[in-house]
Amino acid sequence: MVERSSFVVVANRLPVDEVISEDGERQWRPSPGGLVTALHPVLVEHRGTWIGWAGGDGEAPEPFELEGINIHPVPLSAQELERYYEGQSNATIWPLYHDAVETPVYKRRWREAYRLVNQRFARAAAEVAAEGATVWVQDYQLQQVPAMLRELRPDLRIGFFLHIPFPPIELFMQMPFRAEVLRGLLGSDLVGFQQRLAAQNFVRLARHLLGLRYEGHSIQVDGRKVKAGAFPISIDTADMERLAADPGVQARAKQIRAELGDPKTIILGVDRLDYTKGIELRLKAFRELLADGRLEVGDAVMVQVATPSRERVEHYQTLRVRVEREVGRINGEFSRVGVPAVHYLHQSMPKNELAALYVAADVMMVTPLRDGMNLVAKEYVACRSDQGGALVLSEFAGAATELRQSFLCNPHDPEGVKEALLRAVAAEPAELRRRMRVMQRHLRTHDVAAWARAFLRELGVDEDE
Ligand code: ADQ
Repeated sequence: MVERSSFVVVANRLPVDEVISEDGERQWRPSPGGLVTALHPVLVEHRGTWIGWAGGDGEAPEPFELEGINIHPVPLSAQELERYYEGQSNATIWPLYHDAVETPVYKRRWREAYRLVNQRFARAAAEVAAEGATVWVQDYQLQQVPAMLRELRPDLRIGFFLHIPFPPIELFMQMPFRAEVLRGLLGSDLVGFQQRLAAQNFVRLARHLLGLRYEGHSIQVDGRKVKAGAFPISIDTADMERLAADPGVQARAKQIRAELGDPKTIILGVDRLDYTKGIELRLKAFRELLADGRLEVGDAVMVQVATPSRERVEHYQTLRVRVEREVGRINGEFSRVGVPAVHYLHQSMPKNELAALYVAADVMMVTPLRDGMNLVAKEYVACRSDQGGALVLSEFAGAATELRQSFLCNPHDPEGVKEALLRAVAAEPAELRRRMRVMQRHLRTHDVAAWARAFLRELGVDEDE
């Protein structure tokens, strides 16, 4: 008999990693992440359950408890991983929702797998949710879950949050099973987006595609009210500040600067290796500035960390080739022996090493062509307790709505990107401090816990309920 919970989170991935202990035993440990940090207190308070995939393609492990949270694994087969996750989620929906910066691929068998897997997640939620419970569904892999769940359990309060952008009508209309996806989302009581514009796209789409009436951000569906709203996600600001202030991290930051040859300007990029992140255009801007002599190798060095991501999806394989070719080209043309122009790290790294890089970097470049939020930009700001450092930020990142004191640029305009980078490099310390201070103040009050509270309050979950 499964224990029933009054608060249930449904996400593609569980917040746990499997580790094999020294005596060969299978163990689980919590995987660090903003979402779990924000939801942990709510989950513990309500003896909550998290439903998701545990990794691997075999049978799912039995449900278990970890640090006060019930973990309820859902299985995915190898074929489902290929069709539902790599296919429909990451080769169809991901590019389409990001302005189709890569051409979305449409396949019927991917759609069918998506529907089937969404049904499985919905059934799992229906099984573990107590009478009248709140269920919070996360992200683009599970857009059909709300309606499927409502069908099974009309007594539940259902929220959905989309971590990525929601496209304008003209783009959404490309999707072959568009009405099904929209009806899926409309199974929620509240649909949360990163941006107001996305919420607007959503309500307009409901009228355009299904003829539904809306007032403000509230849509009438079968006699129910579905609310849409903007809830910009954030980071655990205090935790990031503490990490950056750690003496070990500070020492490592100095060491990184020394190892890079104590250049005047360290320019940093940290992204998943994804075509939405604008890594190529950033490298190209740097190359052109070196070629024009507006930046000098030795004075300026670029560090690009690119976390391996979705490596079995073709878009990502070709991107990797293009990025590595560009890095090779820059280093071939401009490096000297012992003084490379670009340091390229195709690897994941521990959070403290990342924090040390943020502390060491004079200019952080966050230049996505489109991004729901972009937490890297917020992490960089939170790490600069010295109030030094400059953030160059794309106007097309959700974070740009809040981080107005960054050096904003249009990533589609190479000259604009170069100019923003040069302005950041040349800015006076007093100006940088002034900009940082305002952004840091904002992040202290708008952290990830505030995000979760705002969403749950709007959904009708009282804090001391
Ligand atoms: P992502 O596209 O993954 O998230 P982002 O918001 O930048 O993008 O988050 C990336 C996270 O990974 C950051 O916390 C960063 O520290 C970490 N990271 C990056 N490179 C790393 C590395 N090499 N090693 C270890 N950690 C690394 C999606 C949406 C975003 C939205 C988030 C949250 O695309 O727009 O901000 O969800 O909603």
